[in-house]
Amino acid sequence: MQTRIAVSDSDIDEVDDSAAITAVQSSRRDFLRRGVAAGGLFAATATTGVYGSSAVTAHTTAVPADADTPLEIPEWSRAPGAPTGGQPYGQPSAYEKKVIRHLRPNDKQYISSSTRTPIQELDGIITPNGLFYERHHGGVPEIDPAQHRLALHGLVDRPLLFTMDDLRRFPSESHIYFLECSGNPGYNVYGKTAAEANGLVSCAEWTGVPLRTVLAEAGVQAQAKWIVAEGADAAAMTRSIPIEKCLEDALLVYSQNGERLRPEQGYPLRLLLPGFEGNMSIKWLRRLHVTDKPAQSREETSKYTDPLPDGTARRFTFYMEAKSIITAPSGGQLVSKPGFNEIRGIAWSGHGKIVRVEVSVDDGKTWHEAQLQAPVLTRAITRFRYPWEWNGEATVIQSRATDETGYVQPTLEALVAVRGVNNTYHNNAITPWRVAANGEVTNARIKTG
Ligand SMILES: Nc1nc2c(c(=O)[nH]1)N[C@H]1C(S)=C(S)[C@@H](COP(=O)(O)O)O[C@H]1N2
Ligand SMILES: [Mo]
Repeated sequence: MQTRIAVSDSDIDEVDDSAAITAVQSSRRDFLRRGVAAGGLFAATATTGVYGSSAVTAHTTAVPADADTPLEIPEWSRAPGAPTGGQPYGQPSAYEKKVIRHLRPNDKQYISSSTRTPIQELDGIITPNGLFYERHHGGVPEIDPAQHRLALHGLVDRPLLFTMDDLRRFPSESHIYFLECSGNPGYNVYGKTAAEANGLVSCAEWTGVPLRTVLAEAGVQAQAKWIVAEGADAAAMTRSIPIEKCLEDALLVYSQNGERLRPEQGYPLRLLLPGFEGNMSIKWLRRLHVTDKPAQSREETSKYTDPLPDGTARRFTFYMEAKSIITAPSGGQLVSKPGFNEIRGIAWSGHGKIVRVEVSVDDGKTWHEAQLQAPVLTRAITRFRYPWEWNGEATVIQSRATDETGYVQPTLEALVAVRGVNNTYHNNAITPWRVAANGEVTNARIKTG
């Protein structure tokens, strides 16, 4: 049903470039040598396995401390702090006010709109609930969970109408999955920051009941091929889902990262289809209609269809393909000093686990394998990091992901060659960042000078 873009063999061969491998090996030897020079002092940290070495001194920019000078007693140590319970619902530090969702400044209406996760500000693989990206087609409804109902009907033996209490009685499961809008980033690849370039992706621990458990209760009939899901928002967002996905890992979700769903994420009930394009994970879920054919709703005909250069179109493009992006250093940030700088980023694939992320720090000439940070989970964000010794010269840095199917994230040029430029969905291209000699990082697709 869909074309998958593969990079050419010659592209992959670059990874085996012997010069690149020698460079990796010799920099590893450097690390080891410095580790030995540091001696027993850092032996205890060796087990932390920073790139397999204990060379702490190679990493730090901290000033040497004079052990005889006591630390000053700061202002905040001299008097009691704010009272316990002063914030019934905790908030981030006042010093973290810039860590917010990105709303495009030219977006003058907020009903059918989106905000992006500030991926360049985050660590780990979980997106805090207040920073989860949003995409609403008809605003955010305020739903009373006591009045909310989910209807399950169509090709079933027993049509059922569930309250939230009914749904919460079922055996529950929790899973960590990413969610990504198929319009991330569209072909508007000129975002200044990582959030602007690729922030329509987030990852959370979702809790709910497997859809298959609820379907078994109703008894799905043999002719059933699709389930049409409908939202209770003003957009009545409607998408058809193949029955195989409904029986595989689809989840009826009521909690996210330990607390009830946020209104923006579909409170009190949403569908979560791991690895599928975000628009199919219907929020404020109110109806599941079991059918033998797709509904051909607006959102799967005129929208979320990808016109191709030959005049045909890709439809029902369910899976989000493998993607990665360097989030540090990334657009808008500063590499303050040459020398050791850890490159960090995130990778994910709708098809399963990430098996490899490669990083290039020389404008794509050579590629080096990055370290994947455990846990590496299926259809979840995976963190990668790469020890970069920046020589202080202007360059371009970028990452590319490979998933467990062997699929490799393409360049934008490779993607456009197959898909053309007449659609904005499913752009999983590499994002290159330019690092100037003064350390300023910008999107390499934005022309300078
Ligand atoms: N009912 C309903 N479900 C919806 C939408 C919507 O507008 N209404 N937006 C869809 C789109 S396009 C995406 S990308 C995801 C976004 O989920 P989030 O806002 O929780 O990130 O929800 C999908 N589910
Ligand atoms: Mo979306």
